Amino acid sequence: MQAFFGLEVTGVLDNETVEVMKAPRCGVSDISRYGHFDGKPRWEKRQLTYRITQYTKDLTQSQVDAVIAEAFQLYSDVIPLDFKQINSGTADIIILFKGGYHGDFYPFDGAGGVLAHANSPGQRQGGDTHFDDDERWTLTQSGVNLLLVAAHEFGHALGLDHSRDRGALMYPTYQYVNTNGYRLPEDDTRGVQALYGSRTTVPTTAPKPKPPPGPDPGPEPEESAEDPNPDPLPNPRNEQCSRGLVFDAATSIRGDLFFFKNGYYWRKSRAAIGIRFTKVKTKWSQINYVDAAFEVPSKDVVYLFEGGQYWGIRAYAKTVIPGFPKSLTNLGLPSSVSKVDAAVYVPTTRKTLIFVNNQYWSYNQGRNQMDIGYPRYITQDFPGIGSKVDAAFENYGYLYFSNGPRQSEYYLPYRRVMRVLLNYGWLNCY
Ligand code: TQI
Ligand code: ZN
Ligand code: ZN
Repeated sequence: MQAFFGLEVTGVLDNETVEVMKAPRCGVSDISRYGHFDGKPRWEKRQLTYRITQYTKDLTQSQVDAVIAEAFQLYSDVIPLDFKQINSGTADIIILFKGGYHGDFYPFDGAGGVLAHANSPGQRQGGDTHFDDDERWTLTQSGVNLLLVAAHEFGHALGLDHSRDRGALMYPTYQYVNTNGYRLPEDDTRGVQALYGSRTTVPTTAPKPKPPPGPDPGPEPEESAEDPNPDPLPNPRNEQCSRGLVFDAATSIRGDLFFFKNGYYWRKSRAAIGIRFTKVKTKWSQINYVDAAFEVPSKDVVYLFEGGQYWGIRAYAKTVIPGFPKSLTNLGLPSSVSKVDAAVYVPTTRKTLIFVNNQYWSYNQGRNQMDIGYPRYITQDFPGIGSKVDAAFENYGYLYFSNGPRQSEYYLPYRRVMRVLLNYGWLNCY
């Protein structure tokens, strides 16, 4: 307990400890809602190492490594600290999973109750974080979600006490929230930035991402003029974890998420934690770049757009359906539209939204025809997402609209943006 509150761990019930025990945990009269520990302990260096000395039985080691890195990254996104995993030697933050007695004064209590604890910043055990391995640790909504609890504990390990803001990660009750593209809530961000300062802000100007559409292959590749598959846009692999990452297109395919850029895509698998990076042409030889993509799960078909054409792909086999490509005019788009920016199928309405510049069309997937009254202005019908959509997809009932490096999580029944994320938040960056 002394360690929790940033006191020297003596095991003795001294006056200071009694004062801390008497102090109300969550009712401190502080203008802000976040809290710091008494004496405001914090780390005095910019790079912290961590080491996981004992893993849980519930997840694979690489799953744990990835989630722990993701939880640290929530903080390194907003404060100028970096976290590095090491596998030997002495780390600043030691992490372990163990049930019951595990070497400190705070044995765990079996399933339920206390889930984990972390020491506040400091020498020796400072920052150390322990997870009760009698809990069922998961990456989902069931059991106890490791990302959310680890992120909460690392808040303590960085010097945050509990917050009175119900939306805060440091609010002292466990509540599941969708962890895809999760970012540190605002209150916690302010709390941790009050200790460490802020990392330079998100770039607001997006790099120029779009390839020239149509048959013109664009500039010659630098490597070889003889290259039969000219590849004029840079390989975006190294941009995967750039805060400024802009997508060309995105779609779900059978629960996995595909993010397209410059003729490549990242595939985020629902089942495994890994991300695969592939050149579009090696998968679909007729397609160079994907401008837009959408999935109609009920038909098990995915549509990929390039310039004035689109292809139907069997989601199961990932093969092109005979009869494609077709022209955009086939969908009922006017011939003045030479390419589309983004497309997304909305299962609840059975409509596909097709975005072009600052407008969108609505295609009735049941009747196979364009709805009348379109195009309409994006800002009119989707307030808050911006006036242009680079990429759009649906995931667990939410629509995600990317505009530059930012992405809006939109909930159609409420017709409002629930959260603003960054594109790269989907790509397991650590
Ligand atoms: N563990 C408590 C916690 O982390 C331990 C604790 C109580 C504590 N007071 C503290 C740790 C002060 C540091 C400083 O809050 S817990 C939650 C939440 C727990 C609780 O197992 O009860 C989470 C672990 F917030 F949901 F209540 C993780 Cl997210
Ligand atoms: Zn412990
Ligand atoms: Zn806590």
